[in-house]
Amino acid sequence: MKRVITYGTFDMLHYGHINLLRRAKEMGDYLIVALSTDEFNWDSKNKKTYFTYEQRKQLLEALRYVDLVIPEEGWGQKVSDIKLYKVDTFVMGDDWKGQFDYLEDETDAEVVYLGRTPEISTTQIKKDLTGG
Ligand code: C2G
Repeated sequence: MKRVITYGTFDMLHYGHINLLRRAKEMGDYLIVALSTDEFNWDSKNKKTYFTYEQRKQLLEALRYVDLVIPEEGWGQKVSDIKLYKVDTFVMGDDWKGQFDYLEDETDAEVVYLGRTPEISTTQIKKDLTGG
């Protein structure tokens, strides 16, 4: 069984997220999503999410592509996650290109960056809705 992992906030789940998750799942048989906790978002990513961790987790768990959702509580947990869950492939959108190459040195996992869906983002949605 080929195991894939990806990380993110996934706030206000939209088709850009779905495009990423679908392609990530296509790379294996089992997809783990490490979902940023509210504390991690606020303390380390300066993100105030619209949906809480539990609400974002519920949305992800409803997707056919997602097999397991675990909390992302810090930047430094990726190596231990990959080892603990025996991950074969680490996937992120290419806005992160190069940021996680170190994982190939520190683990047996392959690192893959997939093209972002350019025109959509949670920030853009909020702007469009508020006329901001
Ligand atoms: N994404 C995408 N296309 C978009 C928006 C997002 O492909 N239009 C991808 C991002 O590249 C990322 C994933 O969807 O791989 C989740 O995006 P975010 O929720 O914005 O995650 P981020 O804040 O980048 O957190 O430790 C890594 C971080 O937790 C990543």
